[in-house]
Parts: sequence; structure tokens; C-alpha cells
Amino acid sequence: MGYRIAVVGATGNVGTEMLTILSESDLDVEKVYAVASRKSVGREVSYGDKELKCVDLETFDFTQVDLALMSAGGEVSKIWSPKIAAAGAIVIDNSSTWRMDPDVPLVVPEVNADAVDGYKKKGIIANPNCSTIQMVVALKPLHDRAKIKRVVVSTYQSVSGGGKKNMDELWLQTKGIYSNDQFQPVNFTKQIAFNVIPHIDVFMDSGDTKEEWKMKAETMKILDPKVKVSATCVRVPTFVGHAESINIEFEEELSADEARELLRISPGLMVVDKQEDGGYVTPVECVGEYATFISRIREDSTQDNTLNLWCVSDNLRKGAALNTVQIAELLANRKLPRNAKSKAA
Ligand code: 11C
Repeated sequence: MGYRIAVVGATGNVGTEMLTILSESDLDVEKVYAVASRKSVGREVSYGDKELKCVDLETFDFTQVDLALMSAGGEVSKIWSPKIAAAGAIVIDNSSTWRMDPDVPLVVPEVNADAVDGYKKKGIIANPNCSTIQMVVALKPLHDRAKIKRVVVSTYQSVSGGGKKNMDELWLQTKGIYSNDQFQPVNFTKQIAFNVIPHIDVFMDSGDTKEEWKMKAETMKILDPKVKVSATCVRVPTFVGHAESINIEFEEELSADEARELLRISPGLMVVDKQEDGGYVTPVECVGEYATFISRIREDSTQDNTLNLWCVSDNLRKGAALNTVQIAELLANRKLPRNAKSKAA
């Protein structure tokens, strides 16, 4: 008997990717439910070559599923994740609501798989922020080899990180500029078409934005609390795929050549690093891919034991839906039992 899975927020950017990746996964799946808010009830979403009709979050009986993959936003998660866990299903939550809760594990399978067992405390597992996930997958093998002291990262984040409405705004604004139609910023604080904006999420008292704070706090929770992270997060006018320029200072010496070989053999990573025209990966090439791509690995000649690299990943896949499904696979590999509260357990 396979697992019964609810995808909550099934019509969103991440929910639709979750359904696609689930349909491609080796996970033993018995039944998938597409769960959404009342306004989307009856709407059809694709699950592989099948169509699923969305059912209502408010009335869905979560005792009939073993896992709930949540991507319905922070406010929904705050209310619903504990309710779903109380119904006996394990929640894998894509919002930021539970990430810093000490009783909720924050998991990237390539980095801290064993942390997943922490789900037993609250029945909730948190999926990290997209920009954190791709960075920690890249940092992990380097940290294991040469101990990272400090990371300075600048991001180039696509508009899909903010949902479909942000993708629409980039599209309409780009067209509008060509056709002399005015299109004022709505979801962004400034024009995003043909521009870059150094502001993602709200400002905090420190002067960092919350996106920048997440990159620090989440990296410390997932990788190592001793690693220092300084981040500048920037929205750029690409639709899908986040890129990051990462400067990494180590305690021990690590050459670019050795780092390249380590990254090449590490899970979840693909190194494309030819020092020639086009010998690196850009966001458009990572769309729809599972890997996190690493390019431009080189020594930073201004400081001892320091490397620079370029990291690109599909923010809707490894940054969200894929990581969530990988956590589900991790649980299945650890023989997660079916929901004990289910009538058909
Ligand atoms: C962005 N990283 O690109 C954000 C989206 O905490 O899960 C994901 C926000 C989060 O806008």
C-alpha cells in the first residue's frame, strides 16, 4: 500500500510543480488529492497525465492522507499545519511560518537528512527558503572538507519567487514599455522590467531585508550555527531560476580545483565550469531541471582560503517543490507509517 498525499495550495506556482514532481517520483503513491481554497474548488490541475479536481481545504478530511505538502502561504500554514498534523498527517510546509521553531526540523536532504526525524515533535517539517536551499546544497561538501567561516552572497532572484502575480507584472510591464502603455508597479516597489530591485520581503530593524535574514538564520539552522552569512538579495527581471554569487571563506586551505572536484561528486549538484564563452549556467538553462548548477569556481586572490562561485537553480523546483518531495521520499525511506488516525490505515 502506497502513501496518500494531499498537495495543499495545488493551483499555485509551487503546488503545480509539486504535482508534476510527485508524478515523476519513485515514491510509492496510492492517491493524490489536490487541495485548494474555496474559490478554486472544481478547478482541474495536472498530475502527470491525469487531471485532478481541486477539493476544498475547509472541508477536506486530512485523516485520509499520510502526508500533506503545503504551499498555501504563511497565514494558511499558521492555522492549518497544526490542524493537519493533529489529524495524523505529516506536514511538509513550504512557508516561512515554522522554519525557526525549535521543534520543527528545517530540512534539505543533501545537507541534514537526519534532522527529518524531528518531525515526531510537532508533525511538521519545514522546507527552507529557495535562495537558502540552493546555497546550502553547494556549501555542504565544501564545509565538510574545509570548514566555512564566512559567506558573502549576492542573489539575482527571479520574479516567480513572489508568485504568479509577480510574473504577470513583469510580463505586462515589459510589453507595456514596448507599446508605450503605462504600467505602474503594483507588487514590486519599483519598475521591475529592465531593472533590478535590491529589496525582497520586508525591511528589518538591522537594515537587512527579511529575505537576507532568512539566508543567514536558515543556513545556521541547516548547516552549522557557527557559519556567518552576509547576504544582499536582489530581484531581477527573469521569470524562473535564482542565481547567486557566493564568496566563501574557509578555516582551511581549499583550492578551486579541489572544490570543483568535490562539488562534481556531491549529490544534487552539477558543475559546469569551463572558463570560456558560455561555459557556465544561467537561469534560463536551469528551468525545469532538478540539479543546482555550479559555475565560475575560482580563488579569491584578495583573501586567504577564500573561493568565489556562481550557483543557479530552479527556485520552484529545488528551491521549493522538489525539496518538498525529496523530504517525502526521505520519510518513505525511513518507513514512515501510514496515518494511524485514518480509517483505512
Ligand atoms: C522570493 N525567496 O524569491 C522568495 C520566495 O520564505 O519561502 C520564498 C519565500 C519563502 O521571493
